[in-house]
Amino acid sequence: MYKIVADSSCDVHTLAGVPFQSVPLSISAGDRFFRDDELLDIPEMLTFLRSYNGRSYTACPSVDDWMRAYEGSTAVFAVTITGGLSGSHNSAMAARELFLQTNPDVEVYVYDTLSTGPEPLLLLEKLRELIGQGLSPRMIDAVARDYLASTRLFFSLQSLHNLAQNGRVSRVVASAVGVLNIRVVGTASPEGTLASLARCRGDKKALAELLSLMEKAGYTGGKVRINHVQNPQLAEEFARKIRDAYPEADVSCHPCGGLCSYYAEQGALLVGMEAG
Ligand code: X90
Repeated sequence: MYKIVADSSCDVHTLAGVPFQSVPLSISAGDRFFRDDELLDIPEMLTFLRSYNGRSYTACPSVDDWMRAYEGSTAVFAVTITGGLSGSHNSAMAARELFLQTNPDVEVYVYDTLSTGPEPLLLLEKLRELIGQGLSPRMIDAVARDYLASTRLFFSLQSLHNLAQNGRVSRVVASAVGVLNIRVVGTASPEGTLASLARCRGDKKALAELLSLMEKAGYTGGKVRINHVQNPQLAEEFARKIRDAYPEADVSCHPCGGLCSYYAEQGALLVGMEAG
């Protein structure tokens, strides 16, 4: 039996039809600790953080957390948030080394998505599909790596406060935001860091910019996943815009989990797409 595990940056706690385990990151502020699992009340966390004036932090899963998640199957596919911004990938790789010492017959494949949210979600769906086809773990791994190289992440953010506070964006990028109604539209760089591409006044212009960036990146009607922070209306509006231009496209919207909600902040859209 094969198993998929993913850290909670992938925004899902379950994956129907396949053994799946989510490994939580966490958010902390003062004496509050938010574990990014299915019990987390995200609106409550965001409300608390708005009223909290001190610093807040995040932490990635430990080596132990990943080791425990690898247990109980013959092949494991482990999906992590970008190693360019988080230690989660390093933890997952160190856990693999240790785990293989005591479980030499288990195959463990670890993916640095260089991304977060909906792009890793596309990879999870692809892994599930490949497992369903009955391919060997080695073959699944090869196809999955090619697939990951063909997907992209774009985003529109209203605030970079938490990214800047935690040193995940440069001051230059961060200084341009916080202005009312300005959206920062960008992408995950090839190194898995945040690349800002445009500033847009208002959501309408941000959606137009997002679609244009997707098309420049080779979007021709493939799968799209739109993850939003407490903004289902805007996510659906963008999904309609894509379907208007590409009626056959498989597009769906999902709420962000705790980690992405914390960093992408209120109102954000994260968009994962298949290119070509
Ligand atoms: O504490 C940790 O190890 C977690 C650190 C995570 C930092 C980045 C989270 C980004 C969340 C923000 C917008 C999209 C940026 C994409 C760049 C790859 C979402």
